[in-house]
Amino acid sequence: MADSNFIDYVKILCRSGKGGAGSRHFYRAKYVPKGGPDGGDGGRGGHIILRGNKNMWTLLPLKYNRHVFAGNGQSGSGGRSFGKDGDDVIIEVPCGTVVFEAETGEYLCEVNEDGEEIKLLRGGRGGLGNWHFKSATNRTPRYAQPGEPAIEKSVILELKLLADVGLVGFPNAGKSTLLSSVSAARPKIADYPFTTMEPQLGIVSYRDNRSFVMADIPGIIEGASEGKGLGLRFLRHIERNAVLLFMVPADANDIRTEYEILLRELTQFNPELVDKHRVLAISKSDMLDDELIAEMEKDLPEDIPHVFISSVTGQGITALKDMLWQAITDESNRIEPTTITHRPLDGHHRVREEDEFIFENVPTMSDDEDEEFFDEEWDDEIEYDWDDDIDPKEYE
Ligand SMILES: Nc1nc2c(ncn2[C@@H]2O[C@H](COP(=O)(O)OP(=O)(O)OP(=O)(O)O)[C@@H](O)[C@H]2O)c(=O)[nH]1
Ligand SMILES: [Mg+2]
Repeated sequence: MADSNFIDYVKILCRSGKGGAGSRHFYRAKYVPKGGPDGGDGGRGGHIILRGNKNMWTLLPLKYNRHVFAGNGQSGSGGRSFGKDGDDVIIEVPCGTVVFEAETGEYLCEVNEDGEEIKLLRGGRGGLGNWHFKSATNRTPRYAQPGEPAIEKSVILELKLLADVGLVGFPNAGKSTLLSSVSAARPKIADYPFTTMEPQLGIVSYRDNRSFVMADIPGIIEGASEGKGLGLRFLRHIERNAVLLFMVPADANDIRTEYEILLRELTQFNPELVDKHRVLAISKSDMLDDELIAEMEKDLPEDIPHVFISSVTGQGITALKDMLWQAITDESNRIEPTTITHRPLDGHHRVREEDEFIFENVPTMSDDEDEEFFDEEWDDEIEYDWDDDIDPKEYE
């Protein structure tokens, strides 16, 4: 799994830029002996910004770039020159990326739309130069503000795929076979459990050039919520799906029981999953004849619409697509990203050894050379005078 290209979890260390210091310069020129204060403002430190990109489908690029540092603002200088702002850093992420604070597991924000930008860390404000501090009583202020400090934070990014339909079933239920028969996706299919080790998306074309996205996730087994099998690691990928398609194979011992086990595991992972629209597909129905189907109909769960399908013969596939489309487009079933509660990371919060390694030997924050020059701290309380009309030459 470690070598896989599908990365849906990554821990990174971010640091915004420090604000540049304001300058304490005094204007000097021939015949202008006391030119007055003209120290310019420091530049703003760079922000760390997250931006959604629909062409990305994994967090893989971030795996190779775990230290994300924005540029520091430059100090101001004489002649009321502003320091240059520090460079912002834009981190491109796939749509459906949720951000958690690494220390506490607390939910911070999420990026869902293509092009959507979220400021993860704000760059420090630049300090004001000394010419802001002139007043009738102090015509030669030897004070300028230092820049606001940088903010450092380690965060965990988790990808939750945005698909319309999520496939839920035991290993070998035929989930990947269904995805490959209704879409161009080519997941691996085999008659042993856990063939699918990572989620796969496929676009299913529907009538009149419409389409929807289906997500195949690894099989779930009883006890998955306690970590059995591949555990519930991948279940978060169906938290964002509008509809859950449960698949139980026709040769299962008891369809109702299998369905109930799946539902229970899901509820244990996130009780909100149960509120989603559900459809039950009895797969591999090519193994049944009409008589058997009629017999099985009698003992199916009542709380969920069902359909008998076969990905091999195509039986019931059109009916299934109709049911799914109806559920997806049902207004009452529309899920807005904001209606999902992202639980803080807890037990399933996977910090790998490599993560910890990455967080050793982090370069420390570089201090400006002129740092000790300022003994005063940035002060939010002070209201500064921003009168732009004053010419420093007026000060003798
Ligand atoms: N007869 C028949 N066999 C099927 C059908 N669909 C899938 N199978 C077989 O069932 C086995 C498992 O199929 P997969 O699609 O790999 O099952 P899966 O649910 O993706 O399994 P995991 O990835 O292990 O969770 C394969 O041998 C398929 O050929 C079907 O409609 N009819
Ligand atoms: Mg599979």
